[in-house]
Amino acid sequence: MQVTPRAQAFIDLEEKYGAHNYHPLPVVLARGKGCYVWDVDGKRYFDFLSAYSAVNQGHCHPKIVGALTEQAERLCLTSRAFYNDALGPYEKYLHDFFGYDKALPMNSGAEAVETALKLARKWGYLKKGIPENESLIIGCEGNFHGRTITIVSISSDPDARAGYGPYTPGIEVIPYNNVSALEALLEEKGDSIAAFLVEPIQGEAGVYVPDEGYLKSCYDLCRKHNVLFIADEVQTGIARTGRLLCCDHEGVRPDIVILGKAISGGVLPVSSVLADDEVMLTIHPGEHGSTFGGFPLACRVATAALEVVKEERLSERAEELGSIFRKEMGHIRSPFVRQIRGKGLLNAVVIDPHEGKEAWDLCLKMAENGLLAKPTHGHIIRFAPPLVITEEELREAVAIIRDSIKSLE
Ligand code: IF1
Repeated sequence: MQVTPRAQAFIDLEEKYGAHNYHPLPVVLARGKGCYVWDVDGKRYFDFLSAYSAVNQGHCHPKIVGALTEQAERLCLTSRAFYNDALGPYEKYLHDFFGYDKALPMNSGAEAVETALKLARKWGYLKKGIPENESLIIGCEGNFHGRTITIVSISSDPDARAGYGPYTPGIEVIPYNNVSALEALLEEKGDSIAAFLVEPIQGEAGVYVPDEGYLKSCYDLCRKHNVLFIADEVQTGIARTGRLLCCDHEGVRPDIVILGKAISGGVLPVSSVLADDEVMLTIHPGEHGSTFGGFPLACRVATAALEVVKEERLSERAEELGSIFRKEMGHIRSPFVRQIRGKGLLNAVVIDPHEGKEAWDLCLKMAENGLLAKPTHGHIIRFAPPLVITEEELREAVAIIRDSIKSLE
């Protein structure tokens, strides 16, 4: 793939002055609008990553950017030392939108996951009566919940956790999509278990969709053992899988919901934890917080981003367009393509290496042909365009994917 001198100059700056904690595709972006992004040379691409499902509403959505700029000229940050005229209305908006008693606003997804874990432990001690410092949290193999040391203590991915020990205690990890593994652990240690933390679909693991009924069975087991069911909907939430929350596909109402990414439409880092009073009020004034958590800009941006979800019927679009995507991709016959899987517009293709070419080479070829996607775990390519993509654009994108595959055969 050709990298122009203009693009290379930006790559060199990151190489020289930035930490080397990523290995990006050699594409240097300068502009975004809807389902498109443009590089520094003016080349247009379909964005089929959507910043890992943070840009569900499309790049630079006018309503969301408008909310940002209007608030930014009035009041950006007050801290929580004082009240302001944005946070209360936003928290009520979240209550009305998602149906939970309360929200605890944070910034990154990882911060929201950490907040959920702290709530679970507090609830375990204050409400369930687990002896102090003995609570357990259950996670699933193949999980991705963020990059803090406690979160990578739950991870089973060597890249995510190696070299970061010692790890946070009080964590058990069981196989994903395995109800009996959860049942066995709850039977054995249920009295000490505060919560079960699960992604409704494992995004980073390669859009691993569990069996129908898995979430409901786990939820029922948690109820039976008085254990909180925590859904990490940072990537699967906000209409991405064809419902407002992915848990809605199974009619499961988690005890704690973790939101991030597209709750702000990818304009600001905004995250939030939703829970009812029994859980949420176990944290008292001064026991948790964040300088920017729920700041006025975040409140206005997230409100606008959620209004777009409703006004533009993004859940329904994701459902309808996702079916078309999987159907059209299913017509591609190639030694590269082993499996297509996903829900709504969170999909992935499992790639078999062929003639020495693998997923990375296909991503480079698709970039050359005007579509951006990136492999996860080496051989799985995630395809997740903004939910505002039209059917016509989707079909054009599938043609690019198909032509790119064929050109590598
Ligand atoms: C990176 C992965 C995706 C998430 C779920 C919490 C978080 C994430 C289900 C934390 C974040 C991002 C992080 C980003 C790449 C991306 C990612 F590849 F890392 F695993 F999407 F799958 N729960 N996922 O997916 O949210 O703190 O990042 O706001 O770290 O490289 P965050």
